[in-house]
Amino acid sequence: MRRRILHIDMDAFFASVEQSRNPALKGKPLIVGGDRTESRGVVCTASYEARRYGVHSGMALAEARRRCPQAVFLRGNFEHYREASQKIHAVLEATSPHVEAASIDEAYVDITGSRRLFGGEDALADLIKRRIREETELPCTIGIASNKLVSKIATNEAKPDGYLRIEEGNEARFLRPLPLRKLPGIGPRTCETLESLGVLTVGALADLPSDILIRAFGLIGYALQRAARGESTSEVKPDSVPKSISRETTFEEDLLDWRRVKQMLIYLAERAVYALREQGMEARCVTLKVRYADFKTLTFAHTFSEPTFVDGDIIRALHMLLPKAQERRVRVRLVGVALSSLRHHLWQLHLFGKERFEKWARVLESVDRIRDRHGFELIRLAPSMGLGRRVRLATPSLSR
Ligand code: TTP
Ligand code: MG
Repeated sequence: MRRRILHIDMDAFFASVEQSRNPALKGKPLIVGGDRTESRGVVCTASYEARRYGVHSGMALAEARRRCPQAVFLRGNFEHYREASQKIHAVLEATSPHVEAASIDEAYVDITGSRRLFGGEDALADLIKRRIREETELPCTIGIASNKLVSKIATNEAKPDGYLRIEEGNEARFLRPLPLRKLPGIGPRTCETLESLGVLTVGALADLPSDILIRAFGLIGYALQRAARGESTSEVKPDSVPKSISRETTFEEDLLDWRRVKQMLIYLAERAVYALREQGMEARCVTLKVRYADFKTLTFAHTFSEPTFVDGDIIRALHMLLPKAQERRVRVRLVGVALSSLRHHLWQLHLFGKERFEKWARVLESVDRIRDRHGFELIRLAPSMGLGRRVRLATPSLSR
């Protein structure tokens, strides 16, 4: 049986939440991202009323003010968005065990098994929209198709407050007339290259002879063409939230030299926090674990007032905990760092007045991208460099 995938995305999410909490804002141009006085910062989202003036996500607030001076400007309240997001998720969980949250306001649901139970696809989509209205008063759009790619494009085409079902076998026909930029993964550069080849629509890309495709894009060309034909095999991955992420190691010989122990800890912390970010999470709790030569094992924990995904915060917490671990005058056999009280980090949160986080989010994102490509070792924080260029953990334990 072919899969059937439902994609859902909330309409002007942050702005809609604000409107639902303050009915005076309904039907008005509303911009979330910063208040009127803010000179820097960008638009997180704009209500559809404000979009008519050409305001969109990512635009500088100053530009948004020029385009739509009469709009209401709000900094936003991330806890409210998270709360709404959780309610939406709960509605979806009730329709299928296969729910994948793709972002704070977007999810995929594999409804292959459950659609009949709800009286068919249209009835299920209708039910979900209604239930979400009841729970949150928020509008959303739903797309249904035979794979994730096409269901997402269907949603985008039906926005706002819409529903579009693409029947099995109709995927390619649905995509053909769309302009290239509607295909997720086609950025401005790819678009330009294709346009220079005379390819303006998704259909034209689907038909492009493969020798031209390969000459222009290499093997990626095949992937582009498969997408243009509405083919995608990626599965809905139900969310699994790790409870903790830890990194630890046993020294080759038991150590009394705490400087060495510290260096290793910092290294382990960097690895743990990199894995944390890879999962798109942030942690509120950091635990230092020490096993001494006599096999006694102690843990020391620190809880932050706010969750973090920044290396420096974790390392500072470890420095605070270390003196307690040093009180035992026994050699150290093993050290470890565990991050817990995890939750999905949605870094937009940190646009709200937390410039430090915004800066770090950007810096760490580039660091992680380089590490993804060239390996973790390429970029390390100075304090762990004392360990040498290549660290080999004697007994690496990479638990989640
Ligand atoms: P989107 O779903 O991309 O946008 P949206 O829900 O505001 O509007 P629509 O889906 O109807 O086109 O993003 C969801 C939320 O994520 C959005 O409300 C605000 C936030 N966000 C940012 O903070 N910065 C961004 O650049 C984007 C794209 C979104
Ligand atoms: Mg949305």
